[in-house]
Amino acid sequence: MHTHSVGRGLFAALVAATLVVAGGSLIPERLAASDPGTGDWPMWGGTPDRNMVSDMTGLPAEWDVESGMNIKWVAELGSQSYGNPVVSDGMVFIGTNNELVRDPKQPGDRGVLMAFRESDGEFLWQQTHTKLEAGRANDWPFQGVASSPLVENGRLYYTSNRGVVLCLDIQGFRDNENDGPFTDEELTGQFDADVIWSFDMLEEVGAYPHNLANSSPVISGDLLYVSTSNGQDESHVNIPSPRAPSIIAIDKVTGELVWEDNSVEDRILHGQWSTPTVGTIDGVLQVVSAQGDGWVRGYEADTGNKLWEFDSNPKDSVWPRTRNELIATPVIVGDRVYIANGQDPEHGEGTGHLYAIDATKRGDITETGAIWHFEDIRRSISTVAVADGLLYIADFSGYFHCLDAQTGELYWTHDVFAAVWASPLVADGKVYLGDEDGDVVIMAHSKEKQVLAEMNMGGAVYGTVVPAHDTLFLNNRNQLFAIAAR
Ligand SMILES: [Ca+2]
Ligand SMILES: [Ca+2]
Repeated sequence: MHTHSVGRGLFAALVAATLVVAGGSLIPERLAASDPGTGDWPMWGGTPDRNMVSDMTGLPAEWDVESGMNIKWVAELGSQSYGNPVVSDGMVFIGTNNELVRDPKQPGDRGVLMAFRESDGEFLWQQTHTKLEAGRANDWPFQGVASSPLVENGRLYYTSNRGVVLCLDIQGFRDNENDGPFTDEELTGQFDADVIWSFDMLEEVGAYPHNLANSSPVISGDLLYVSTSNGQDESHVNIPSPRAPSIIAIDKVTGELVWEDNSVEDRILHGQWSTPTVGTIDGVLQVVSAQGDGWVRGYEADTGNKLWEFDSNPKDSVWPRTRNELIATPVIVGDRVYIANGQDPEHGEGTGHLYAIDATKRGDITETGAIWHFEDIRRSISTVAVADGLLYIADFSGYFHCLDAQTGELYWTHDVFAAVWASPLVADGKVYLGDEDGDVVIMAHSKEKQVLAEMNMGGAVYGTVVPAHDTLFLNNRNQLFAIAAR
C-alpha cells in the first residue's frame, strides 16, 4: 500500500538520523517514544509529554454505531462530557455530568467521575460533586467533570468541577477497604468512590476558576502538577484573585502543596484552561504550562524555578479581536514545545498561531525561542500530535492540518466542515480526529493527504480518540464507546 511505503521511507530516514545522532548505535529509538508501552492509556495524552502517538497496531479502520459493526460496547454517560477517557488496570475512567442519575441518593446537577470495566463496559463506581454556590461564574451548570483523570499505582487523580484536586482508590470500596488519610465518606457502597485525599484550590491557594476548573493532572516522580483555572469573574474585567497561582505542584502521596507560581498576576485575559506537560529537555526535567496571559512557561519540575517564558501572541495583537488565550495542551518532543493558541469556543472563530518553541533557551524567549511560527491556522483549542516528523493539528474552524514538524512547512489541510474541540491521535498508520458534528475522520498518517474513512458517533464529539489494548475508546456528549476490529 502506498501509505505503508511512505511510512517505511520515513522509518528508514528516522533510523538513519538516529544512527547519526547516537554515533553509530545500531538500536534505533522506538518510533513512537510517546507510547505508554503498557497497552494502557493512563492520562490525557497517554504520557507526560502529552504527545498523542501510539505504537498500537490492529486498530479499527472503520465502524458503525448504528449497526454495531466493530462496536465492542457502549456505556451511558451524563448529558455532557468534555473530558477524555483514560484506561488503566482493566478499567476506563471518564468525567461527565449527573443527568444520568445512577444513584437517587445523589440527585441534581453534579460533576461525576465514572469508572467502567474495560472488558465489557459494566459500570463499577462513581464519585459525584455538587455544584459550587457561585454558579456559572465558577462552576457552569451541567458541565460536569471536564478534567481527564490520571491513573498511577492504583490511584486516580483529577480536578473536580469545584476546583478540588482528588486522589481516589481505583478499586473504590469494592476491595472492602477505606483508604486514607480521608476516611469520612458518607457513601461507602460498592458503587461509591473511595477518596484518599483532596486539595481544594479555592481554599488552599485562593483560585477563582472562570466558568469551570478543568485541568488534567500530570505526574512526575512524587509531584502532581495542575492548573488552577484562576481567571476573571463574570464581568470579564475584574480578576478577583490576582495573587492566586496559575500552576501548582502537589505531593501525590500526601496531597500537600509543594510549590506554586503566579507569573500571570492580573494579566489574565479570560480563564486558564490549559493543562500542564512534563518532559526532560536538554537534561532538565521541565513542567511546561500554557497560561492565562497567552504566554507559555517552562519550570524546573522539582522546584518550580521558572526557566523560560514565551508570548504566543504578536505584540501588536489586541484581546479579544486578535490576541488569543491558550487552551490547548503544550506537547514536548525532543527539545521542543509545540502549541497553538485560540479562544473559548463561545467566542467563535478567528485567527490563530502555532509555534515550535526551543525550550532549551532561558528567560524571555519570545524572540530567541521561536523555531517556527505557522500563521495559516485559525483559533485552535486542539493539542498537536507529532510522529515521524509530521505534526497534526486541527483548528476550531474545522481545518485539519499536517505540517513538517521540523520546519513548519504545510503538507496538507483537510476541511472537516465542523468545529473541532478534539485533538488528533496518531496510531497504526492512521490519524483519528472527531468533530462537533459527531464525525470521526481517519486520515492516512502521511504527508500526502488521504481520507481513509469517516464515521458518525450520533452526537457531538468533544473528546479525543484513546487507544488501549487494540481498542479505541471515544465519547460523544452522552455515551462512551469501545471500538475494536473483529
Ligand atoms: Ca478502597
Ligand atoms: Ca477513603
